[in-house]
Amino acid sequence: MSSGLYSTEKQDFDKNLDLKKVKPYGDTMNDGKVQISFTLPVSCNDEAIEAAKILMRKMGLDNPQIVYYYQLTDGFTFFNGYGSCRHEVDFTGIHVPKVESAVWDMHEVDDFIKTHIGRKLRVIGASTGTDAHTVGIDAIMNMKGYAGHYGLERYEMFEAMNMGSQVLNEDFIAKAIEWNADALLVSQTVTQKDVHIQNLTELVEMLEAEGLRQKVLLICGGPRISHELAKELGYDAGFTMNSYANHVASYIAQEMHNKMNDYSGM
Ligand code: B12
Repeated sequence: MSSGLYSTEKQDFDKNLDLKKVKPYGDTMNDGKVQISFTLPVSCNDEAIEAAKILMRKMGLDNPQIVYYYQLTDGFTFFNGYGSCRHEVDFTGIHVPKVESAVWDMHEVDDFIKTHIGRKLRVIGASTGTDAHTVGIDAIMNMKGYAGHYGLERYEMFEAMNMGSQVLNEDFIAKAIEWNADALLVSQTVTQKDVHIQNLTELVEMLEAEGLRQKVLLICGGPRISHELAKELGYDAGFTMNSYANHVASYIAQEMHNKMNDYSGM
């Protein structure tokens, strides 16, 4: 493709983009195209396909097309569909609460802790409750790291303990006390029936009952966790997919430093 053609296309692209009325993009600006997949609890036949299209129209998708369907088992049919979304969103009016601390690399974090805090920080992590998923908390904590980002065990200025998965909140708290942890890292992956909300809430309540909540940094993470949800539940911060050890390490270092300054001013 020549650069001239590219620049012409780019002008068209820019001309038709209105950030106050953003729609999904398929191959033309504002075409609204989306792909959707779902299962209906009905047998696989023409009526099932029609039902899927009716449902897509009700979801706000014009020109619904079923491009793939398959009977999963008796009485259940899976669909892939395309449609054009009628709705639009004002992108200019959106504000998402997020962790505001600066993001540093491992060496910058270690240097900051050495210079401004002067001791190693103790961090304890677990996938708590009934949740058996360990890969998320391992990604944050393990020495070898994840996606090119070393985990907290690799940091010179962190002492990190990973308790693994299916750790009961009471065991997690007991270990945090025994270990005199500065920060507690909780991972939650399963969100079916809001089990993560119950489990995360229970941990906050137990920490409060023990008089520990304000003494630690309480951080949760997982693919369905947001900073906003974490704050609502009484956590200091929440991290979601595409977050790495250096993000949470930067946050802990800066927040611990802020806490120290608050205390010294009291
Ligand atoms: C691998 C896997 C498993 C493995 C787990 C092995 C292990 N040792 O962890 C096994 C086979 C055991 C498993 C079991 C189950 N699984 Co599973 N599993 C997955 C799968 C395929 C990948 C998850 C993963 O490893 N992601 C990679 C990691 C690196 O990503 P991550 O967790 O998001 O972590 C990142 C961030 O979120 C963040 N992060 C995560 N935690 C934390 C914590 C802190 C403090 C911070 C700062 C950041 C942070 O940092 C990480 C790096 O960026 C997903 C589907 C998928 N493709 O995602 C399903 C999935 C998570 N599993 C699912 C389910 C339902 C189950 C089961 C309940 C199935 C069943 N009925 O038995 C059981 C769990 C039983 C239980 N008691 O928990 C569902 C969850 C649905 C939901 N939202 O509730 C998923 C989404 C599959 C699906 N589409 O249905 N599973």
